[in-house]
Amino acid sequence: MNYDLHSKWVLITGASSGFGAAAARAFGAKGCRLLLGARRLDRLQASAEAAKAAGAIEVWHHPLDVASTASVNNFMAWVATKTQGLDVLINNAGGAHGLDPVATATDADWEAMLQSNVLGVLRMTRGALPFLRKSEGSSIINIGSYAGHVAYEGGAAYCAAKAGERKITQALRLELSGTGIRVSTVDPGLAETEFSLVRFKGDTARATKTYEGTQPLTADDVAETLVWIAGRPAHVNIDELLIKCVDQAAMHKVHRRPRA
Ligand code: NDP
Ligand code: 8X3
Repeated sequence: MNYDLHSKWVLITGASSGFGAAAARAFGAKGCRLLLGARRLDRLQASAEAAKAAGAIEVWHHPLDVASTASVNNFMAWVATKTQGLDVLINNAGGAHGLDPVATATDADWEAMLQSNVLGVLRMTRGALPFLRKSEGSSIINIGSYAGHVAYEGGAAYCAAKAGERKITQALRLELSGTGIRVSTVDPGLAETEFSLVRFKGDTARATKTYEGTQPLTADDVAETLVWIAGRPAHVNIDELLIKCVDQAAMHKVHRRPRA
């Protein structure tokens, strides 16, 4: 029997845009209760409203910077005022900063990527574990990347960070064996969100070029996958799910249509 998501508590990090905002709407449409975190509060509020409109029973949002232990602790203290039991944790907050080769990349970019994509997942999971129900069917779903499987030029730190996320997921899967808590990583390839805008520090032209002539994944494609994973029967654990658009046959082979 599928795991019934209705009325379940779902915590989503990085819910102010992209996959996280789409996941809030998708779990909302299943009648979940949502706890949303991110740094941009205006965007987070808009995302919360959209999730409520989609059908969420209740939606709460609170500032969260996963790069800060103090912020994560503050967020989890706030969670405790809403519920004592979590059913699904989605560690989605993260992203890439820069596409520079190791020879010229900056400490600031490296540190930002490792803080959010690696330490953020560890901090959030440590903070949320006391709340995650030790009953059949609860889930931790981490957002990794195709970049955690295959390296590319300019991606050293981001690829390392997402490879790190994958190893964290695998270690957690072992550590939580016997608790009933499921652990998964969803690893998307090219997807059109604000990811490239952030990577290229607001350079819209460069961000747009990333997707030129190709049909990338959408945030909704990934969100649907998250709902599917959390909704599998309680004895089923999707350990790893690599999801790419049809046009991305490999990291360096992306089909692009010539401009009409
Ligand atoms: P977006 O830039 O649209 O969303 C990123 C989200 O993460 C935002 O809500 C942002 O919120 C949040 N975030 C970033 N840093 C922090 C932080 N320190 N603390 C709290 N929240 C943070 O990109 P995506 O939706 O594409 O990215 C979501 C995840 O998916 C990331 O982990 C990314 O690495 C991964 N991914 C993306 C792919 C793609 O091609 N788009 C492919 C594979 C993986 P705010 O700025 O408000 O804090
Ligand atoms: C994002 C996918 O290939 O741009 O994680 O690194 S990629």
